Amino acid sequence: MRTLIAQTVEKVGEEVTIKGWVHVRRDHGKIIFLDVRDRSGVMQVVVLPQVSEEAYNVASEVKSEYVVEISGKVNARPEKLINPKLVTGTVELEAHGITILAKAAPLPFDMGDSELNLELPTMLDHRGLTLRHPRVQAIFKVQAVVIDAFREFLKSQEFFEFQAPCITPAVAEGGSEVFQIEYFDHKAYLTQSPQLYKQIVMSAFERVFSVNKIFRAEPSVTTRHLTEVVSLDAEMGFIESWTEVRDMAAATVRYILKQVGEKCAKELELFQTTLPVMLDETPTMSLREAQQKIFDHSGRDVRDEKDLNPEDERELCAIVKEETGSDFVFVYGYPTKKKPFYVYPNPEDPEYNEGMDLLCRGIEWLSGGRRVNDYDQLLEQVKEWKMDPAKISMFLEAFSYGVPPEGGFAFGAERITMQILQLKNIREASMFPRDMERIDIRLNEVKQ
Ligand code: AMO
Repeated sequence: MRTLIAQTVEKVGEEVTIKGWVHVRRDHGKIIFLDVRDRSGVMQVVVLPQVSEEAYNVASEVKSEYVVEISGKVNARPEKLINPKLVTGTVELEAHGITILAKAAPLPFDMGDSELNLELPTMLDHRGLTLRHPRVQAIFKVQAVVIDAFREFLKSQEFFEFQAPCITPAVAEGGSEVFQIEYFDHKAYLTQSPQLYKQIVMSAFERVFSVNKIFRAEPSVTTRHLTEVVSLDAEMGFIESWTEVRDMAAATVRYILKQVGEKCAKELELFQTTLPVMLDETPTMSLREAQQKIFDHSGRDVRDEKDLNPEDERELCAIVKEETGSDFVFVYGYPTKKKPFYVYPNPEDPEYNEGMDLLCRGIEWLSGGRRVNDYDQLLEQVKEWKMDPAKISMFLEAFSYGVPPEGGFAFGAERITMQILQLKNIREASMFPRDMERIDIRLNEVKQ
């Protein structure tokens, strides 16, 4: 029977069989060490010819990433040889028999290094291999906890999970960042956001969320944009103010951070980082206040701009951190005409809306806010934004039948992962990142 590597610490003195990949092989002539890896961790295997000549002969042949089955005795390590970095650092396996289950081709680079110091393109070109590295796996363990926590928290708040379509007849968010597809004899689009669908489903279920892919034809290559994103979306009815949406978003982030803190201590340590600080109340300011703060702080005048640019976001986060200790800041009140048609204009100052963004450590994590729920106002805005009502007729129909005041928000799972672990490039936080230059393969290096 197979014993998982992490379980060997409880089996000192016992005979066990482990199965896994050879992570590193160190040959010292009269003794061969194999670090073997399975889904639970890594352990050191000691192969001595005087214990088993047969095992020693096989160990002489194996190379990195060979898949092996090893039986042997679990021994406690002497005090001074304990390795605190390994889950199994207090034990080692004395090999009695080794079977090769699968061979591996020679590796293009060293996978034994704990840092895996590779250029990002190399890391991505060899994803099938680099995904095996514990450091790379740690990123996706954190991401899985983030997505689970999003689901868990919203379910606890009585949100209903639905599946949004990816093929859509119309553009929800506006702008040119959209992939058009040939859909039989018609034009269709890959969804930029489940926005209109989450509002439709909300109009029936009150509180809804979805975890789905969104697609953005980002025409530039940056360290924080992908063309395919995992979007964590929520929408809630019967709100009295956009601040309720903000508070739900903040509570969701708080829960996500708590779960990552509890379940990913090892992974945070591996990246030598700590969770971003969220205060009981997250600082909240209007776009104009944020721009004034930047002006007061550095003299950089962005007070007439319609949005914050990346430099503004970094500076604002640094100011807020210095002033309050918070790594998070909500910015609300963007120019109405610069945002999509569904965003709710502030009734007291309709030039500005009740949309919001949440920034953390210099980057936007989330967008959301209150939406227009009144059918006539919505129709008016559809006209003003020069949209074709026929293309969003299902959405408009839902609103014609009575929809309460409502709002919602969306996070990108890759942005959260990147910012929690302080990764330099969002591509590290996507298993198979898509951008202008890559769909698994480098596009300019293959024949079209
Ligand atoms: P927005 O377009 O701001 O809002 O997107 C919401 C969040 O999704 C993530 N995100 C991205 N991450 C990586 N690469 C991209 N190209 C990219 N685009 C978006 C970000 C961003 O904060 N419908 C609204 C949300 C709402 O109002 O509920 C929307 O899509 O983390």
